[in-house]
Amino acid sequence: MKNRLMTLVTTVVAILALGTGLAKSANASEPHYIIATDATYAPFDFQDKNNEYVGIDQDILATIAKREGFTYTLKPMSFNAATQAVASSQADGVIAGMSITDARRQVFDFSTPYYRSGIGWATAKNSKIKSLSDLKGKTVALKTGTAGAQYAESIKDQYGFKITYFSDSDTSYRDVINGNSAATFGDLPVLQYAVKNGTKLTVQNPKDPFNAGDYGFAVKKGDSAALLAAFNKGYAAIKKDGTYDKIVNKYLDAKASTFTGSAASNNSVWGILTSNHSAFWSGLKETLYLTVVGIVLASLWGMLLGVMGVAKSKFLRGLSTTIIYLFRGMPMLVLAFFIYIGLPAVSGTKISAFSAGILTLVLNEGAYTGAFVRGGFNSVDDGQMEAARSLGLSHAKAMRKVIIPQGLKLMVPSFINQFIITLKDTSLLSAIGILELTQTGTLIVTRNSQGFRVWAIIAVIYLIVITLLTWLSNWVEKRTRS
Ligand code: ASN
Repeated sequence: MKNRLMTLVTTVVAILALGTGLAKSANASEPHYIIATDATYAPFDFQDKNNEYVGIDQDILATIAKREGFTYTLKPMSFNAATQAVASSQADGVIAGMSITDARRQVFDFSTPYYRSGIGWATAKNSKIKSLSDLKGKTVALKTGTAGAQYAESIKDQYGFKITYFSDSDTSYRDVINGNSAATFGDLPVLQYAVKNGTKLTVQNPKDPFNAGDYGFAVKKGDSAALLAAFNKGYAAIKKDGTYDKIVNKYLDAKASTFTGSAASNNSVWGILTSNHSAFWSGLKETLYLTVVGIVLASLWGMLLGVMGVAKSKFLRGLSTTIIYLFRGMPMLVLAFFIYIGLPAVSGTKISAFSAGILTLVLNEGAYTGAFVRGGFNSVDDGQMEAARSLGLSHAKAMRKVIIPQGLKLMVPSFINQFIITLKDTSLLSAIGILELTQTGTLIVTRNSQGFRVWAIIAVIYLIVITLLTWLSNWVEKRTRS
């Protein structure tokens, strides 16, 4: 048993190490960085129709990287997760239309300010609300962890409004347009860009934003000095030679609305599918990859937990019960954040989002699997063990030859169920920046504002895959039964 346990642990560690290694492998001669971003933040950070990351921030970063001779891997996630990823050293820097504030200076070192911004507030186009005092008793939609949210929180009691949070700007705009919230607070240039691209909001303070301030590129305080210096050096150069102005004008001049393409492109279901097929496909591949690796490892881990749960040794049984209790009792999203953001912050070692995602799946799904595997073995009739023992089989042999085969058959439906749950749970990993199917949907909706159609397409894709997975599992079940 010990040997097998060791083999399993080694395999898991090897796979995770491989995941981490792959994420890091890059041209060794140039420094390579992980840069987190909020890719739902047009005109600063978003995906264009070809699913390339574009925007003022992205063009600035790409130009500077080329000039200064570094490469980077971009990690799109919510703004809140992006800043946490840098604070916990999971990413080297963040560029995300990030306002330089005193509170943030405690945690981050900022580059030279590169864009003047400020907080605006907006209501639905036809709204009667015209001043902040009209917000009394109403709800305001905010994006978690942003300077806009912080400002709204600071005046919430004064104006008597309530607050609801979202992890991206577009969803908070939708909440206002749909009438659930009365207003939203966010960066003025971003709100104005959304309105220009057809988002049905009215900005109430276009001329006088609150808390006017600047955007900066940020690294963790005291870390990544070379990256920050390279950014500043490159920024000074592109500011001087006019490249910076060209980039800004490219996104902000009159024709810029063609970037998000909500008006210009074909927004029928078919149009959305064809113009984004490569994004859907790569999101689906990532989901499938997570699912397959997650299912295999979680099943192995779960079986081990289950076998430990019916072992003779009280210690092993107790260990299995504790592990199952711990990881079944923890919401998967909390576990994912804990592994991806919490642990590296104290241990100082990076873990790639993919490895963190797989570890989350294995621990969470494995705990559920462990519970039903243990239950399956326990539900094999006691007489079976007694009969096997009276025939002279040792406890271990009786387990292996009699109890486990019977128990496994009982567990098949639970396994199939768990596989489906694992597939669906991968969607939660979008929160730590894994570009799987759900995160792909978020990025596409940000671009085309077609929430209903895009989410319907994503839902249908999940359903198709789940149906195929169920068929496959049932087919395997039938074959193993005979
Ligand atoms: N402008 C926001 C902030 O600095 C960042 C964002 O929403 N991407 O808080």
